[in-house]
Amino acid sequence: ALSACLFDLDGVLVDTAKYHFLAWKQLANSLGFDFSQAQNEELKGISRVESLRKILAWGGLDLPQSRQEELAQLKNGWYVEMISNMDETELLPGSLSLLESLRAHHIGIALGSASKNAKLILARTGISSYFDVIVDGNMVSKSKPDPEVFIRGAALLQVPASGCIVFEDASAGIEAAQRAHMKTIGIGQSTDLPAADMVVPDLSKIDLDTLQRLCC
Ligand code: B16
Ligand code: MG
Repeated sequence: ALSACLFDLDGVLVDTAKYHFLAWKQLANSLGFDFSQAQNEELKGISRVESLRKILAWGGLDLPQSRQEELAQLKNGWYVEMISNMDETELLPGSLSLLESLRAHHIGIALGSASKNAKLILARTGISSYFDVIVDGNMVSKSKPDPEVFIRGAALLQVPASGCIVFEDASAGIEAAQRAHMKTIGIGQSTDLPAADMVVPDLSKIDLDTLQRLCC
């Protein structure tokens, strides 16, 4: 039976990918090369340091660790400035009503995000109070597709993996959830997320009946 829903943040509840893109592009440009939307797609769900490593490789740069840390911090400073202006209008369609309906039916709600800025984003968009448990990039040592983030979420909620549904927009996240033995709902297009149990364009297409059927 359905016990809990575990949500990825960026690309599922809110659209922060556009801000990541702008900040990474600014960084790439400052280093003398460009960065495309298509490249940004490949960074979905991937941690900050891993994203930087990929971007530097695309730009043909091999920099020492200390410089990489500076650059990651620089990008994050720009990114935090952008997301500090977010508000509830930036919640993706269906986010709020699904959270409300889960809460009304006493289904556990957890966040399972790779972002170290997750708490700020939840606060800015006004949805912090819906979460029984928050697992973010500050709490896990292994990033998606490792299942750690979702296993931690279920453990903190004290529910079995078999009663959990994970919402994810990134294939690395779908893989992480499946390795945690949880059901998966992809947000986006089925061609991009072929491994998910079901795929919907956004959370407005999800109701409690669908979730309960997926978990039985
Ligand atoms: P930060 P999610 C991920 O969040 C993003 O999809 C990914 O693009 C980003 O690099 C990562 O968080 C780390 O974010 O720099 O804020 O720590 O999709 O797992 O909610
Ligand atoms: Mg995501």
